[in-house]
Amino acid sequence: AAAKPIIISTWDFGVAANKAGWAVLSKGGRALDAVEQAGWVPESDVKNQTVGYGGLPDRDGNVTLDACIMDEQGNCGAVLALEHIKHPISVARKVMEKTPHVMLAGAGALQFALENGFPKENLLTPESEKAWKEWLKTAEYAPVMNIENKQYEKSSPQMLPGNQYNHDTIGILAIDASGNISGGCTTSGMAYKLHGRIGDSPIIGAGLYVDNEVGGATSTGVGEEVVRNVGSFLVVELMRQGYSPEAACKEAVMRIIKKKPEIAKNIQVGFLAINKKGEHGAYAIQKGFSYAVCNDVKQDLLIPGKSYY
Ligand code: SD4
Repeated sequence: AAAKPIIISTWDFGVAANKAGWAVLSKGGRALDAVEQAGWVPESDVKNQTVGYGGLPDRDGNVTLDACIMDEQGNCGAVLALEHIKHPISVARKVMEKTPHVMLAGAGALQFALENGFPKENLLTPESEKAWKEWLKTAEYAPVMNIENKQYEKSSPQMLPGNQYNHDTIGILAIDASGNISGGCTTSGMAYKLHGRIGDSPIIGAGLYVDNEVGGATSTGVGEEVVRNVGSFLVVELMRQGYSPEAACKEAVMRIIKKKPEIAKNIQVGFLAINKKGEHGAYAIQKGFSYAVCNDVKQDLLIPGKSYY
């Protein structure tokens, strides 16, 4: 039997992103194209202060973006701390398809993007600049849990009750009608990070991993704790051993909690996974995580992630 296309994405804003991906999948398109198109939605959304245009800057006021993409053949590409380009997920795809490399960072990533026709844009919106200037008054680096859903609250009719916060990294996983799996992840990273800081999101194995025999996983939240545990790779390997997507995500969360219990208490990390059969699940350290699912049955389903606390 032919595989049923499906696309899933992190957080409440995943609903809108999935719809763009579904436009590709429902016409028989490739999972890779679907995740790229889905990534464009929050990247372009000025109200979303965690991805792309409108993202909150680092402590020096620079909007620096991280993104990666991975296809069913294990091809992958990433950009790290890319500035001035609205669609880092597409630059990551170009790195994958047009270079012998996997990752490009900073000035080199920008140079590559410009050479490939991406326009140079100012990504710091007046709203994000204002928030940064407000932050500078105390200059205390204290990531807000679930900021991705919080900041979206006013504009999102999909808001789940209990999601009082808002986060901004989008992780996307899709399976197309051929049964091929691809994934993408795109973010402006933790607000007010040190200039040059890279999170988990553009790191293959940490923020995203796809193995077409098994499934895919992606993560969101405080990236340092995900990198430490190579989170998304761990989730996929656990699924390979027979864990369900949710059980695999839970085990990865437990690994973070076990390694750094004092840190884990006060931060959010969420994992999202899908297996080859199209079964999906998620697990987070804290309440407030959600993910969106889109298939031929429902295009706007929002599922609250389970959590440890
Ligand atoms: C990071 N994981 O840069 C990202 C941030 C994030 O929702 O997920 N925000 O560490």
